[in-house]
Amino acid sequence: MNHWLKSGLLSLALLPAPLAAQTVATAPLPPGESREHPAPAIADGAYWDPRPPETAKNAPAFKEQTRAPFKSVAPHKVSLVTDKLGQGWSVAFLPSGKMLVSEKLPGALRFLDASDTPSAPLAGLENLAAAGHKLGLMEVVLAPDFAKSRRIYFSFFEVVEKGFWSNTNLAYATLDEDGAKVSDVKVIFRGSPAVPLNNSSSKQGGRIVFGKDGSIFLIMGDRDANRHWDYMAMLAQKLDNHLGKVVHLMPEGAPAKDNPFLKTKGALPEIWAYGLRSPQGLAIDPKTGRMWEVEHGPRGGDELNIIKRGANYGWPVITRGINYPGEPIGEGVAKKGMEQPAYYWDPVIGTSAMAFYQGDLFPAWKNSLFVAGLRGVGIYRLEIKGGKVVAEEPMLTDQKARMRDVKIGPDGAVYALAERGKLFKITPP
Ligand SMILES: [Ca+2]
Repeated sequence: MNHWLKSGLLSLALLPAPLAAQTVATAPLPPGESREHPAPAIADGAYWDPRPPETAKNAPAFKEQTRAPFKSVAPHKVSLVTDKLGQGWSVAFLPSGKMLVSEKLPGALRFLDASDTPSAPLAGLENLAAAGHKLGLMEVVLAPDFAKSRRIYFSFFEVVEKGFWSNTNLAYATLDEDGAKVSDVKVIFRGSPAVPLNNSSSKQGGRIVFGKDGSIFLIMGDRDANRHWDYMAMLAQKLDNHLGKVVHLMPEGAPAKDNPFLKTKGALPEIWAYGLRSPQGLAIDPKTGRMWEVEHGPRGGDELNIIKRGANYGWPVITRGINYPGEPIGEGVAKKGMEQPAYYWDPVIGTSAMAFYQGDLFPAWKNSLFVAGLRGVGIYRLEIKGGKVVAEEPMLTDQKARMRDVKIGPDGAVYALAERGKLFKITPP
């Protein structure tokens, strides 16, 4: 055992979980500055999180389903691009070199260039929320043909005065970069049904990816908030609503032609997959074409799923997690006709966005899947082989930030958008 590791293990016994895994407490990083990421005091092959599993009595369905061994393959340094954003939710990269950032509430789109100061909110979204309602924004992405069409897609919701009857919706608009505005805003999908404030929490989904044919996949949360996992959560199992679903749309918002329930009586035609709890991230592996999703589970049950056409992901009938008082939920951990997660986190990491690494800056990270975490530990690099997670590496652990988004820049750097207005950038040292 080396000296580093010994002192690291000593500190594990003294520090509160989950940050015990990190080694050196470091001061916040000022904007524009960078430093090498401290080497974590975790032995290759061990699990990074010192906390014990919450659901240890449930054996995983297969060996690689949880707690993959730690592996670090590339040194890296971390810079703080800015700490001046509002409630940042997602970041997209424009061909001009600028970034387009969405902020959740109040909903705003801003440019961010090489300076650390974001632009004023872009004009053009003023009339998107109905009169008297406030606009909330989630993901913003460029259309596959953006270079020609200048079209962006974004997910949004409305905060209604005296209550909150809304759901996750999808719109597109034309971006006028020089004019700092969007125009021709068109709403192409409204999630059904709208649900009230106490069913909001953060279970709104909202992440968007494009299929090879230009069709759109969007994730929707179950919006259950009562913690008894009954009426609202059961909507994730029913096909007459959009809650707890992956929906699949054509570029103008019509249901995609290959959707699985087009001929099922009473089913909404936009549904692609169902039985999700609180989906937070969605990404397509460019190498295999597989679609991956991460979602918040209950205690001990954050899931990583491979999304298949028409499949049922089980919530709230099966789950790997337990409820907050510590009791089992639903019927158990597995059931015929319901998908097992490809991987689950126990204890949870508060999964958020994710992205596959395809850049050139870090050859050792090629095909790794980066997952953002909202528990204040950092982002996670996963190595995947044959549809299974074979290694896990927490990163940016010294920043103690709740990470909302992670994206790979055209420069090959990894960008992590954190709460409190921060955007981090990871590059080689
Ligand atoms: Ca599930």
